[in-house]
Amino acid sequence: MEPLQAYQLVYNLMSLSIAAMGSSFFFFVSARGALKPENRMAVTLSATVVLIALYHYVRIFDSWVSTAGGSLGTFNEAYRYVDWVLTVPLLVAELVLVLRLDSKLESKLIQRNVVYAFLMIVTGYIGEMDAQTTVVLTSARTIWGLISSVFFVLILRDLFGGIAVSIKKQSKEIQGIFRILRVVLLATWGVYPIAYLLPTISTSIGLTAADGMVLKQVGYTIADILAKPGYGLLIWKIATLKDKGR
Ligand SMILES: *C/C=C(C)/C=C/C=C(C)/C=C/C1=C(C)CCCC1(C)C
Repeated sequence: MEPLQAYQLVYNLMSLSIAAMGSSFFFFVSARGALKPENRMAVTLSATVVLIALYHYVRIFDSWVSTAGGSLGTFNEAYRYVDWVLTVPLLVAELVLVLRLDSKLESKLIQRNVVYAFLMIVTGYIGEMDAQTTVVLTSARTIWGLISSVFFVLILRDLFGGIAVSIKKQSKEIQGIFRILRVVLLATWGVYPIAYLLPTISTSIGLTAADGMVLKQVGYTIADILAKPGYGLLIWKIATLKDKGR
């Protein structure tokens, strides 16, 4: 990729993300009021998630602009990880809450997955930092990425195992949306580890190291738009079905 093209691609996607987070915040805040109080919490969490992301994308965008001189090393990846450490547990919690499972199972699932999500992000960040401080991409980065992936698998195990079993008691419509939501979750959350890996493998797949860094930002940004506003819309859809007593 031409450096200017690459810079502008990321610039435009980050700008789109700010628009997506801001407008979906407005939507979730407006839509939650029309729901019955017992179905509002999940949509409130969606609004919280996109508001946190809106703030961070303003900072991320600003940091990206500062790389315009050509030094990708000055980009501050910490904004993303601070964002994820806050938003990923909330995203897990809203999925559990919107289904209104029995409260004992609910709190067990939330507690456990909040811990997994936290450890997944923190270990991923350690690997990411390793790359930033040494500039060369070391194998330590890959090892931290693998440790992080273990927690990712544990979260997926609950989503496809524990929750999937209890969902059998719910209506056909809710089961249908849950299945879509699960695919969306897997397809979008699955982008993060792949994007993480790109700078490490870029030269072996015929890309430059700079391309790898740029594609990582592309992957993270598109995944964030789908995994926060997009996912929030599906959660809202489930909440409206619950509202109608289905
Ligand atoms: C809104 C932000 C979301 C949904 C972020 C999700 C992030 C992940 C699922 C990240 C996973 C990672 C791995 C599984 C291994 C490599 C390191 C991470 C942190 C990128």
